[in-house]
Amino acid sequence: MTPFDITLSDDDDDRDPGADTVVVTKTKPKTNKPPMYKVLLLNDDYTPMEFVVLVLERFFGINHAQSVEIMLTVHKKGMAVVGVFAFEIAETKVAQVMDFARRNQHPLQCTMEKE
Ligand code: TYC
Repeated sequence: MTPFDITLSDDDDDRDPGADTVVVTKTKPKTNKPPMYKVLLLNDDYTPMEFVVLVLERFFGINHAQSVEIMLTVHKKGMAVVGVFAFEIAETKVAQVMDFARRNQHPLQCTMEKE
């Protein structure tokens, strides 16, 4: 039913007109948003800081100053959320980062989790 569908229930016996009832049904609007996924970057002891900054700039479109800040957060705290995306976009970012790290022989880990 659409919001505000009206059902007129007629008892077909108009000796008592009050027996006709109007039922107004307010249905809940559908607000199903797609689930979002956090992309996380994990710290390790070997990946160069400049490489992590490059990853943030190249694959997440983050400016240099912000990339340095996020890289240092990961370095100090162990991990950081670098972005929140729809499933397929998050999956692609993770794959791009993991592939770029592997091709450059760095152990950098990037993962995703449901928000
Ligand atoms: N801890 C690394 C170092 O000292 C730097 C680093 C930062 C590595 C962030 C990974 O996601 C990372 N060279």
